[in-house]
Amino acid sequence: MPKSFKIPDRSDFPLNFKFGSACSALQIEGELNRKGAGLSNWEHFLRKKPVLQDLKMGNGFYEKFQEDLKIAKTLGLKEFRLSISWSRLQLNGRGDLNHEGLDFYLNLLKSCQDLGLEPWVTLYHWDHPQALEEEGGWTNRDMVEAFSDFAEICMQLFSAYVSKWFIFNEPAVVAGAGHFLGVHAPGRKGMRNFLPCIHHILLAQGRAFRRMKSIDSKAEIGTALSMMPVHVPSLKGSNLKANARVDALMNRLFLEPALGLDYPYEALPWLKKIKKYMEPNDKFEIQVDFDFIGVQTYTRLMVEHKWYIPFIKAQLKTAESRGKLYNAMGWEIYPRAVYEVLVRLKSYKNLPPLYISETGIPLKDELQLGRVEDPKRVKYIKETLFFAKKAMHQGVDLKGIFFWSLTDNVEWIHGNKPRFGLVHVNYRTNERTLKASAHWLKSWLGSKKSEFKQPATAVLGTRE
Ligand code: GCO
Repeated sequence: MPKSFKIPDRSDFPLNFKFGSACSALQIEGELNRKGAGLSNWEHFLRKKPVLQDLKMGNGFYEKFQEDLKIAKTLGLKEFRLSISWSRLQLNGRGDLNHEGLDFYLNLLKSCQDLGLEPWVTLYHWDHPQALEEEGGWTNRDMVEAFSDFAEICMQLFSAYVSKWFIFNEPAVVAGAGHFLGVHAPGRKGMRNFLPCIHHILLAQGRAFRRMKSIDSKAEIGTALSMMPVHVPSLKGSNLKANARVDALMNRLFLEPALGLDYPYEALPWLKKIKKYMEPNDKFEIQVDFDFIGVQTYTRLMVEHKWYIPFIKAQLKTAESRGKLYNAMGWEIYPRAVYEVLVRLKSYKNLPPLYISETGIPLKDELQLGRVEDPKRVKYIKETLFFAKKAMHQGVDLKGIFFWSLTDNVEWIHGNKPRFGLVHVNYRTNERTLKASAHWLKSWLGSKKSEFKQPATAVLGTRE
């Protein structure tokens, strides 16, 4: 951290700079396959794992969304990013709507409007109906049309309340964790699943974008991409090549084709096999003139060359093995990542405005005597604000920051143990308690001049 580190004031950001929170349907709503919803690929994937119980319970948002929206409002946040569960709205992914699901989302969006919170709706935050998965899901080109239909339906149903849309959330994770490693839903593995998944998601994104715009040309439509700085322990040639490969996989794979730059074949020659899934017009269809791009950054990656790792020939060096501070997910605590990613994006021509559509820190927060002290989160947020501002000084067109997340929620295969919320959730009662970070953010958002000091050094030296 630079010596001159000074937390910016709210007034150091433009008045119309957006501050909001982000969440996703599956991680908070719970009770997915009841209340009239269909089975989602994630419930199916987790059906034999104990963590399914956490997913089924969510965090009570389905019943308590009014309370959560009011909390967001009280904190001074004006933007509320949420996602629509496809299987709640359309049980099997096609055809008739589930009216209970429709009413839920309409009520949610109307409540946002009533409270003066702007909803930013993600159409695909990793879950889709299991019925579509059984047809091959993203490995099947038919999914492109099914998803574009869904996007069009959502636009028709909700455009009266929604003018900001994210089409996809972190497609690189869907492809990598869900279709190569098989550790996320749908649990598919290997190149024969990974490559068609990448291409079909990009195609679906392009098609959905055009169909949405044809309904509401004024809607602002973007997508949310996970991006992380990739570092190497030494500058020897083999490590630099490893760096280029991991960077292409993590940061370029979904961005560049959408910008019309083609797949990063030069860094990842095996990617050429993706051509098998391409039809003549696809290259153009996957190009999208986004209104904005969301960037999601939680940490940096430190990698080194390892010849025996298939395809990528690189291995991650954990924060723990490097003696660095890390959070409850084992990720290095590295808020500067935000700055590095944003500044690097400046090298792309004609990039639309950027948002940090997610950033946050998982901790093992505990409720004690009615309070939750989370000084590491306070510090993380302060530093994120510092680095976001620094990137803006360098000319990055950053328009807003969304904190992941308003409330503690279900962290996919990790269940509800890692807590990302500004607000603590008691999972037995679903009672909400503002953490110290929520109180801090509230005063910061409402302040004109910073009254805040850097946290005590004791906090800097502790480990999660
Ligand atoms: C993602 C997803 C979120 C996660 C969050 C923390 O980025 O992985 O958008 O659903 O919960 O990022 O891992």
